[in-house]
Amino acid sequence: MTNTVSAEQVQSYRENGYLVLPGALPAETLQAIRDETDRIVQGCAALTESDGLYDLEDSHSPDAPRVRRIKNPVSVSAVFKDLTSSDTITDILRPILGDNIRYHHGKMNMKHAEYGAPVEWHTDWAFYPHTNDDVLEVGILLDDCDVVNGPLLVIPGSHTGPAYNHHTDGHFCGAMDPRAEEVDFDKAVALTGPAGTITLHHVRMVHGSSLNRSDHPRRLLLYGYTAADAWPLTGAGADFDLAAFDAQMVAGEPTLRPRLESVPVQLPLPPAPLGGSIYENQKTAASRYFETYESARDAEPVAGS
Ligand SMILES: O=C(O)CCC(=O)C(=O)O
Repeated sequence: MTNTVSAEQVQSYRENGYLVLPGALPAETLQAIRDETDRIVQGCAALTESDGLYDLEDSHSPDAPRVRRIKNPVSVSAVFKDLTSSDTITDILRPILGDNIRYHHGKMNMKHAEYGAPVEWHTDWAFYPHTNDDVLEVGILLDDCDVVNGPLLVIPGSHTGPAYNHHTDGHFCGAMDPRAEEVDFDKAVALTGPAGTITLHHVRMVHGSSLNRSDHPRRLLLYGYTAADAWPLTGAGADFDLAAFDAQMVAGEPTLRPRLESVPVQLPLPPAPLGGSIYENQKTAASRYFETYESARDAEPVAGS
């Protein structure tokens, strides 16, 4: 199956900063990545803390294993790796990013029923600014996703905004301060759809998601892509691994000529004191918008009181 994105959809993406494509992932591919996800998740049972592959919920214990993210599924699974350069995805990306496309990163964010962790409002751009913003995130819904199981929430049009502040107390914290009122969060749109839906959101799009307090999971596979001439503004120093960088190409040709655009940037420096994942970074934020499992639990009314 090939996925075509119409001129109207490209225009809508440019204006609003996101697209939702129900049914874009073939059923057999969906089943294969679900099976791989289950297989990988089983490997975390003995862990007591997060490691290079598993990001664990704060409430995880070996008796009650709780994974909130598989950090780099492509590194441990050919199914995930092959999907990064499949026609299913590159056919969607070409009309938007052009013919020369580089894979940037991958992660599986898992919101389990009842406790799946929220992600505070942020832009991906704040984490990895590039020389131009032809950079986006592909989302693949592994489960039917509705407004109650913690869908990705985006603020349409926010991708044309300024470099929103993601710092607190002089360091990067990976989250916008909701008290700053830089964006009207009431305008949020939920990227929902049946399992197998593919979503796109622009790297400068303000987005976040709430705790999953529903009785059904929300697993979201996220793959980042860039136009080949978008070069990272951090980390391209003397020890830069050009061969590895070029091995990330999924379509067309690499280039040594970055395209420099006038884009607003604030570097994510100094780094967040808590590293390892966005969930840890955001623990250092001065203020939260979404309730957490812990805050929701502590706010539960005591029976009879
Ligand atoms: O999983 C989610 O709902 C949000 C994920 C996200 O924005 C991120 O991991 O950067």
